[in-house]
Amino acid sequence: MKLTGIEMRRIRMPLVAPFRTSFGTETERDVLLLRAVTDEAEGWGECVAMSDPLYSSEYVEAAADVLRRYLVPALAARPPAAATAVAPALQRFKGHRMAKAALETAVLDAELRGSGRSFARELGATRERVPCGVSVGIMDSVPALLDAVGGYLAQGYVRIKLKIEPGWDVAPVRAVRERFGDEVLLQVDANTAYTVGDAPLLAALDPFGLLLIEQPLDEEDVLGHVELSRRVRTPICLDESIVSARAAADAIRLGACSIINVKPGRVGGYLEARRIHDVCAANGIPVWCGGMLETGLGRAANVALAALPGFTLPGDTSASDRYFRTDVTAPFVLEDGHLPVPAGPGLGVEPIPEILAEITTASEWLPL
Ligand code: OSB
Ligand code: MG
Repeated sequence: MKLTGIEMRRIRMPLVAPFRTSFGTETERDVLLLRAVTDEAEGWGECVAMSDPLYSSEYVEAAADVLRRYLVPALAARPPAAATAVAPALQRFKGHRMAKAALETAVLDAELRGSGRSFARELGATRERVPCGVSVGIMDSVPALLDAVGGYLAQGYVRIKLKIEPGWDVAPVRAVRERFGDEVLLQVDANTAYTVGDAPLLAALDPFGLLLIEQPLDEEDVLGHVELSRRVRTPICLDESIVSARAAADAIRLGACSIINVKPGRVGGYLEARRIHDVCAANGIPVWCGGMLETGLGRAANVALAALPGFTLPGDTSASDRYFRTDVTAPFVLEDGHLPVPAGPGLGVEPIPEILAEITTASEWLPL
């Protein structure tokens, strides 16, 4: 396989409803897509960096800049014959994992399309469909939240995740339990909004039988999570803190978490995400597939990853219509609470040209 260049394309997609977390409110996605062109096939990679550095230090303009200035030129200097050669070629540049992940994914997609292999097969998926959860943002009122949760349950989502922050935690959880019962699989995500001093407050969630509390403390506060794990009965799950397979192994060894959320963008790509899956499987740690409000392109790869055997909890792999009125690919549609794992070559989905053209705000060709 010979890589001839990378197209960087920016697309703008309004969200169906504002999505509020402890770090901010998103009303639209400004997504960077990469198209890898090789002599055999083309491949797509979606960069999950958000508009502002609020979830993590990465943001979309920085991703575009580092790709243009360093990452694509590094591939030009050391052309990868296969996707496995991408991460080693980019390794000397620190951080920027979401940008690296998008580049590796685009090259991997091109390679797999060229040889007729699917992401699912390549990653080691063992299922043809995956159960889906949904992440529910912070709302203006408890009645508004109950309406939203009721709507998602009616659509068939098998697990509900509530975004929480100080002042919006015990009350919404109690209200959801009272209205929808104890059988609903329920978890919460704080996106680093608490400190270890909040342990008594977080322990007040224990009676509600949550599956997990996701990333209650700062990204770098691994020992704080160890301490919290001892003071709270609900399992602690890490998201932001787990930036690599090494970070996952360390967090497990230290006892900072008993569950891990795997997001390929956060960890530098699907190949590293699979390594985290393997580390966790070897340690008996359940994993689930997180999300970053992806389009159908990123979703296709996430659903393939979520079909690996260690992904034993439902992921944030929701249907297209939970995010967008019009997806850039054929929409992912929930069937009995599940999404089908694409089986075609590569991602198994492609952008619809007319839609892609309509939502594109900029494009740039980076030759190799
Ligand atoms: O912390 O899991 C998170 C969305 C954007 C950034 C961070 C997170 C999220 C979500 C939604 O919770 C996941 C999704 O449905 O894609
Ligand atoms: Mg999270």
